[in-house]
Amino acid sequence: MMKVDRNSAKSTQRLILVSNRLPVALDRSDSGEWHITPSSGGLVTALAPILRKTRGLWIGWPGATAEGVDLEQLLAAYRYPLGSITLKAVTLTQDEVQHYYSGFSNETIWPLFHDLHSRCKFDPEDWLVYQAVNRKFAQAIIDNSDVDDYIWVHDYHLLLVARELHAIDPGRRAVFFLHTPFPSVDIYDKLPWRQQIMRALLEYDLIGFQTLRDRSNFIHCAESLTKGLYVNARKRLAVIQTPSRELRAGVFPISIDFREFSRLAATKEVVRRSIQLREDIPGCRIILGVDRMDYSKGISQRLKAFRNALERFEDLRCKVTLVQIIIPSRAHILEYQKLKAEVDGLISEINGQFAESGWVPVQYMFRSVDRAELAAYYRAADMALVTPLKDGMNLVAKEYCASNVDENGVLILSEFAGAAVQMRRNAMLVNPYDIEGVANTIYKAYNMGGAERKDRMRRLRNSIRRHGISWWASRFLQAANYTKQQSTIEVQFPQ
Ligand code: ADQ
Repeated sequence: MMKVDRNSAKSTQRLILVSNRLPVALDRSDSGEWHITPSSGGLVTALAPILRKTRGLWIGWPGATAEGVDLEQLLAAYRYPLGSITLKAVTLTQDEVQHYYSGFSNETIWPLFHDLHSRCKFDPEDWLVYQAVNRKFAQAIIDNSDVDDYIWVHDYHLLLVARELHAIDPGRRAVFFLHTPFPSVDIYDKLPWRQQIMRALLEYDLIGFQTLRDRSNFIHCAESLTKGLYVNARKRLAVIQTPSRELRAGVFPISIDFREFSRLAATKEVVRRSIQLREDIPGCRIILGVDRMDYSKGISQRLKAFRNALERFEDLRCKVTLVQIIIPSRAHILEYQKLKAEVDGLISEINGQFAESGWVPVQYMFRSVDRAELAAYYRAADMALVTPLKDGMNLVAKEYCASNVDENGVLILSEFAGAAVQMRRNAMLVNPYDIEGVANTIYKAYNMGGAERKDRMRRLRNSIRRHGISWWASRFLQAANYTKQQSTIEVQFPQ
């Protein structure tokens, strides 16, 4: 539970969440009618439980550009199913989507922050529009909030919002959480606008990172780019003093709603479905991969490792099936189209090479699946292969364990996922670039005895149970309170 005293809630102070995307998807039917559906994804998964408990205002882009349609009005009439959340739309033009979202956010910052700088595009036009859209978000905050409101900005799309807020109203305070990793100095320095972005980040009052390494990287970058910076990183919350202000930087590993995932996995519907999934692949262990289609998730490397395992360990043939579920993502970006073609090609090669009558080595779904179906796959799977090349946290690893109520699954986890910091003792850690190493680990997991599997999974589940999403939110909110600029953090509850 969030440690917020219901009785002390002040009516003036609200929680204002700000993220690139609102937690909805907007679609237009053939007849021209608009439909709003709640959407999936890491950020929504993480924040929906908090917003269920609070009466929040969420500011963001609804994910569609609609000339001649009042999206704000459309959203005002919409009741979000996960709780009483008011959604405020920041509308974007096609040009803004292209340069701010696809361009600067997803083709510059995303690859750079995932250590993949060779994939980066550095386009001055993208940078100009990125700044303008961050200004637009700041204006939307000013228009929809009071000076006392608690403003919590999320993720790499909105690195400049505090700077833009201060340009309009120097008295505004905002805190920030970065869901992606933060790169080392060598990589961050490649960014032509490194100085402006660092200065803007130092205008937040609190910055939260997923891991200690991300925070250290940030502090090193800040020190190398800012004259007269003083940092005391010995405290749990590092104190950073710039020549003009003071801020804090902390480590807050994000998590999931453990209880919700384990409850769902134990429902009759999910149990029935998971039995059916196993019966559909008779005599085979299920290895599961669940990812957004993204090059940072290491899907191609994982497929190569699976192929390598089938080549070298013949006793795995007809005994294991890799079920790979991929949610389409950023499909308008060329790099992502190339990745899809590569993944499709690898899967058909592996199936062509090894399939036998009654056995298909890789079962592949390229679509979003609903929560209950996902829980059934998590529950049915004998092992999960979570092998990103780099990941801020990776919620799939935690969702798999929370749903593994029988405690007999094995988690194979990339050492480069933020989740590895907390799960390293009981997951089987791998280097996702090491194809043979991952293949060996698949074989080891296949042969692992029941007692060891149970012991590891029980410990993993206990750790996530203790450090769930409410723990994350309450730690972040308490840290924000500690910044002194705001004497109390009070959040309104639904009556
Ligand atoms: P993402 O990069 O989106 O999140 P991740 O943490 O793995 O990555 O979350 C993905 C979410 O999408 C999970 O909740 C998963 O259940 C869901 N999902 C994936 N495939 C799906 C499918 N086919 N159908 C339905 N749902 C699917 C970013 C960062 C991460 C960080 C999170 C939260 O990149 O490192 O963990 O934010 O901070």
